[in-house]
Amino acid sequence: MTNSIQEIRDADFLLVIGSNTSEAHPIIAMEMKRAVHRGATLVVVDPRAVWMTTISEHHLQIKPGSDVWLLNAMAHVIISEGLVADEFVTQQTENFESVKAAVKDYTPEAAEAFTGIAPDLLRKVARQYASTPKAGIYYTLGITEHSHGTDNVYALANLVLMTGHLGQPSSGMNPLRGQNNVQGANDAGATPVFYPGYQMVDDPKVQRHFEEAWDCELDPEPGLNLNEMMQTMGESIKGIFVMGEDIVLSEPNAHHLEAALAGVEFIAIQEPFPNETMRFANVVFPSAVFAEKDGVFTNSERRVQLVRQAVAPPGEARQDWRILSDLAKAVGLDWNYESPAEIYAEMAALTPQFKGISHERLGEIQADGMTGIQWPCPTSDHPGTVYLHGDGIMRGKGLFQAVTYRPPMEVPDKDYGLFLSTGRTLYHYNAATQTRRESGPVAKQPEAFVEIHPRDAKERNIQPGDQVRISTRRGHIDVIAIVSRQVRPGCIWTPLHFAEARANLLTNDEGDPVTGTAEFKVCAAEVTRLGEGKDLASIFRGNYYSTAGPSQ
Ligand SMILES: Nc1nc2c(c(=O)[nH]1)N[C@H]1C(S)=C(S)[C@@H](COP(=O)(O)OP(=O)(O)OC[C@H]3O[C@@H](n4cnc5c(=O)[nH]c(N)nc54)[C@H](O)[C@@H]3O)O[C@H]1N2
Ligand SMILES: Nc1nc2c(c(=O)[nH]1)N[C@H]1C(S)=C(S)[C@@H](COP(=O)(O)OP(=O)(O)OC[C@H]3O[C@@H](n4cnc5c(=O)[nH]c(N)nc54)[C@H](O)[C@@H]3O)O[C@H]1N2
Ligand SMILES: [Mo]
Repeated sequence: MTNSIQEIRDADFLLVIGSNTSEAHPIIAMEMKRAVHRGATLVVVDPRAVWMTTISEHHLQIKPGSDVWLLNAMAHVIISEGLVADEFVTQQTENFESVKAAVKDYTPEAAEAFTGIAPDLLRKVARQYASTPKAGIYYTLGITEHSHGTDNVYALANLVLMTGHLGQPSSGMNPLRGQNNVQGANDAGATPVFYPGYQMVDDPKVQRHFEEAWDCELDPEPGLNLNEMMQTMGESIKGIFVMGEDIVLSEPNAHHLEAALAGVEFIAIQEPFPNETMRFANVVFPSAVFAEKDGVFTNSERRVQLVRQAVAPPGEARQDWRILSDLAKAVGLDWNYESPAEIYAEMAALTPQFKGISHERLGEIQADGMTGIQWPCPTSDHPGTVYLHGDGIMRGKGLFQAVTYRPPMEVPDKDYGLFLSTGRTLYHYNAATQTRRESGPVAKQPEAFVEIHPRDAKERNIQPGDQVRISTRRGHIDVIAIVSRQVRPGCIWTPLHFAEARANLLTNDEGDPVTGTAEFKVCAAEVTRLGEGKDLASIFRGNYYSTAGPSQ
């Protein structure tokens, strides 16, 4: 996030796009609700009528995968109606002309056929966004989990740059991060292209910096991204170490992946719970969970926070850093760390953004009365950074990137007539290794389902609660049907959480060309009735089959 969570309450315009905020980020949604109560305008762009639409001024229920059309058309309106922040664009950005040229033909009228959004409504939203000084964009997987996810993000960034909604409180560009500490994992360099603090692996200066610090030779080639690893599994990849991911549940096209795993000679897993991937493991290192360890978590607003062990790990489970250190020692490395604080200190010393952060400082209440420090924090007396780009754009100049529409890799046809999308619900957490062991969430949501629009259900003779089969070119799963206007006609939706009805047996593993992120949000599917079903109310106890999702 360029901005902080607390700033959301003071925003006057919120564009929430591709984010089911109240279910996936309830705390952030609370701040959004606060802003709306205060009188802010909320616009939700989502093919589903998620709960946030019940408090929005407008719900742009777009066709899946058509965001580039919508966003380019908004840019078109902003430019053609003279709403561009000229001074900001001239002084703080580059390459605006290329975007101007690229969006010339993206008129709101032409956009309607692709997006399903009325031109007048699109114009109104574009004007509101451009002309409200405190206007923020909030997005997540509905934007990124597409074969054109990077294009979607560029199209959003273009809107931010042309309106100058950056470098101030309550505006900016705010991707809401997903897993606990996914921000911290990225910050620490758990990607194939970066060392800690986003220092590029293929930059010779950076390479020398780390070679000197670690007294070793480093490979200047970036590694494979997750999607590339899955594609080459069992071929060039003959051994894997899986830590904190249930790959056969959460990676796309899971049948293909399972077949590929047969070609992998050695699989080690570092995991606290039995999961689906464990079926394939040669070795399992039992690991501690969050409450059983010391360390730091970094949240969406770049706030590094200290975590202290509350309880001892059970049985043979050990803290992740201890397992990794012992593995390093076993292969002959000199990893004699005594604590997570020492490991953090080494990373901070090598990374300009984190240099001023230490476990010791994180243990104190900060000057603003909060705990934790938001990076960048270059020195030990620096208070941290509440919002980014306040002293001018960090890169020097904000770079406009022209994008043009590309359709999803797979769209409905005569064999598979529906758009399938997948995602998460309030009650379960990703692979559900944790939430399906808890009686509370299980009582709220015991089994997998598909949401289907009444029109599509009628065409297929499907009644609420019926057992149905969802099929795609890659596989099928059996679930119960929830007939709901939450989805658009022609679209179905199913959660990813259920091991016995894995959504990823269905999904497409084609990835975005830049990031490799798979197209979890769109593929072509069909639904057929298997038989008489159950009484939905008795399964979901009134929690999850209304048209606007769970009440909250
Ligand atoms: N309760 C709960 N909370 C979670 C998680 C969990 O499993 N359970 N997981 C965490 C993780 S790892 C993550 S990454 C986040 C994810 O948080 P979200 O991204 O909010 O979660 P998703 O369910 O994937 O929802 C994405 C939204 O995008 C919409 N969408 C789909 N296709 C399109 C499209 O083409 N265009 C647009 N504009 N929208 C589209 C969907 O309808 C949906 O509302 O949630 C985190 N929080
Ligand atoms: N169809 C579809 N698939 C998706 C998505 C989608 O929207 N649709 N979303 C994608 C996204 S955004 C994400 S983030 C992934 C999530 O998918 P995963 O990363 O597979 O799911 P998680 O449940 O977050 O956790 C992974 C594993 O980490 C373990 N774990 C928990 N705590 C610890 C710990 O402290 N140490 C160790 N070593 N392990 C631990 C859990 O038990 C679990 O087995 O799914 C992706 N897959
Ligand atoms: Mo995620």
